[in-house]
Amino acid sequence: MAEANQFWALNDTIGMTDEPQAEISLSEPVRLEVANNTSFPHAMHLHGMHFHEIAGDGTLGPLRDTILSFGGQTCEIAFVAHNPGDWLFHCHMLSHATSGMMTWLRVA
Ligand SMILES: [Cu+2]
Repeated sequence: MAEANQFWALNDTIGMTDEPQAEISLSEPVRLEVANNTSFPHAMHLHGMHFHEIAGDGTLGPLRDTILSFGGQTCEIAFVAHNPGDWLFHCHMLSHATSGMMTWLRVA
């Protein structure tokens, strides 16, 4: 895979797959843990819906479509899947996205 310039993974999967990483019911509340097991920061971007970061005390941060995930840290985001469709979830550092750090979710 590295020879094909594919070396970043999300949820142990490199790049886009035929099937979504998650199938979410329309209007379902979602909590998504984002564990960054690398040494690099990644700007994780969700298409189709905005989300809140859940702080350590459980409060919700501002509405966002991208969160900066720092190396070795875990954060959690929450959203309501109000928008039906197939939505990309990827690192916004496009060199990372094109080398594997890109997946998709289905809301139906
Ligand atoms: Cu990245």
